[in-house]
Amino acid sequence: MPPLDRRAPAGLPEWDRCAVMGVVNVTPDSFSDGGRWFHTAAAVRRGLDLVERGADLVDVGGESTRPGASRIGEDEELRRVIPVVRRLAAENVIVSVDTMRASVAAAAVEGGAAMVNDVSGGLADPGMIPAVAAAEVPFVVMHWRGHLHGDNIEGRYDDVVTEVVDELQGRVDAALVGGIAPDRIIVDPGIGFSKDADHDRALLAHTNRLHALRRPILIAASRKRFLGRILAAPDSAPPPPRERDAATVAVSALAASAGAWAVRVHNVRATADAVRVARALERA
Ligand code: PMM
Repeated sequence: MPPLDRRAPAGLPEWDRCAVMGVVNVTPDSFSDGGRWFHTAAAVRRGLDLVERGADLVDVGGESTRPGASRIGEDEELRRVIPVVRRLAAENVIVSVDTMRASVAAAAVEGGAAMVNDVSGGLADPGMIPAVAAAEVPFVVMHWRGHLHGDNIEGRYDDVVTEVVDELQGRVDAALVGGIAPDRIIVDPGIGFSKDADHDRALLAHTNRLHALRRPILIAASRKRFLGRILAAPDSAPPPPRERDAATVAVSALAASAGAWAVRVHNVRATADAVRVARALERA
């Protein structure tokens, strides 16, 4: 039996290792792959391709959360996301919907999504927690301090790890009070959301502290800004997001060995190997 917080959330399969969540951004403007899968058919093909390459589940989102992005309307988000969710679910893909809107979450679950991933942890839409409670699916509660504008892009902390754990505990409690089952709540430190590169490094170095929340942990560090900072040669610009995949694989291996339930990545092939190496070493 895996430790309590490595066990899959209720309703999802039990993998005997860290799970791999592939990303399908149905957006014209996401920071790492914006525009590539914007049309329904391309997004569906991308989702199926990710499964072929080793994704255990696929996260479908229609709204970019990159710093300074303006929000899209509800109708547009539904138009982008729901047909992709429906078609992937019809192919037996385990689909997670990445949304801050209760209406989109509910429509996605209706269309076959097995999980709701809300980067605001239920803060952006007061209808989200009741909607997920009614849908009876797992819910990712990410650490979030508001939309990424101005001073909020990098955030201010005295002790980032302690504050993130405490604030996540507050969101877990809100989800429980709102009727989401305890075994359906997943926590995520929100790498790059109101955090600078030092904050992100501290959170990943202390992933073990998130186990205090006693929930499955999702780590979504793929191609993010702090990796660009780590990889940049002195006095030169960071490599673009698509050149951060090898660094992402290193984070996947470390997250898996720190007991993460899942990692969310754009390029799944190498991460699928990394989580298997982590499992093999765990058992040695
Ligand atoms: N990051 C992004 C989008 N969705 N979901 C969770 N749970 N955690 C994250 O850190 C997260 C997310 C932004 O990255 P992308 O634009 O590359 O998808």
